[in-house]
Amino acid sequence: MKIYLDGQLVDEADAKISVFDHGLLYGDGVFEGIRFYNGRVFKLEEHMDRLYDSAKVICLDIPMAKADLTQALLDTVRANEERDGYIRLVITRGVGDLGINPKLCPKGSIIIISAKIKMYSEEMYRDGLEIITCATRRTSQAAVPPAVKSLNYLNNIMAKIEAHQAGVPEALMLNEAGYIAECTADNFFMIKGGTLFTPPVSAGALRGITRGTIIDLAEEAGIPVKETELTRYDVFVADECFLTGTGAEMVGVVKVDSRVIADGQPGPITRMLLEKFRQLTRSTGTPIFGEENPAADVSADSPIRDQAEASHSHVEVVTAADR
Ligand code: PXG
Repeated sequence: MKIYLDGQLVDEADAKISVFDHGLLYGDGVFEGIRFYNGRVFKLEEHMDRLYDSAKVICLDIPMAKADLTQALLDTVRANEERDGYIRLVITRGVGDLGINPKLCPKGSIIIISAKIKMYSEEMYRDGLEIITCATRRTSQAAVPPAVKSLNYLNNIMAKIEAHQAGVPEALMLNEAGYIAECTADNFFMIKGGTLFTPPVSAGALRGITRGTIIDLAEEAGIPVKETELTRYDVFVADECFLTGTGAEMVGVVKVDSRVIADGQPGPITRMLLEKFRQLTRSTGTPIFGEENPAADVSADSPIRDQAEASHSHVEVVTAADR
């Protein structure tokens, strides 16, 4: 596996970062989780926009223009020769002396991993999940804004631990006011009386790319969508519930805090939206290979190029054998 690390494609075994990187020392950085299906990166532009927005909010300068970073990402995926997978794009504050002061880090570090991800078993997609609400609250708007996809995931990890301790795979996180925010790495949706409800970003939900896609698909299908505050009561008496995220895609929720949702099966609107979502992910996106890739036109200026793609790569491709 080839990993992009600060301008170079290196073998996984050589993809090492400094112990003085503030991403490691303080969780100081931002990231994106992106999927590619059938040779196309799904919603790439939206992910890149969110990454740069997250970085801006935490005053982190990404040391590369958006177009170049997009190209580096495509080059990395191409170098790994997979048509389906998961991309983890990480920007850290970079290497600096000890101390939280970000000024200690002259330049941010860029990591791009192109790998595989499988969140839940086929059974879980078919039968739906049982979840709990957990005691760990979603971060407050008064702290690091929860809309920032930062490298600080400990609240979410604590929530995940609570879920596992309760013997279920996922947990619903409330915000400080007690309203539903989202799950540990997924947005939350419910259906009542034919309307699709989801918490607003102001309630602590990440502005999920999958969330946005599902809202669009629902609206196209004539389903009214409301972004509104939701309580546990609303969830317990919902007709259908489901989660969305880049990793999980879309998965039904059939039990919450021991209350069975409707008849205990993923509902018809959930199944219809999942079908439409799967069709969309397999037929749209930024092409990774082939002529139709608009990025291919500018690849001569690419910050990195796979040697298989170009003999005149101007960024070094390091392999273990080279060392
Ligand atoms: N809420 C949170 C807190 C997330 O981290 C989502 C919602 C869903 O957003 P998207 O844009 O993906 O629809 C996320 C996404 C991982 C992983 O490796 C995490 C996410 C996505 C993909 C993989 O655990 N989080």
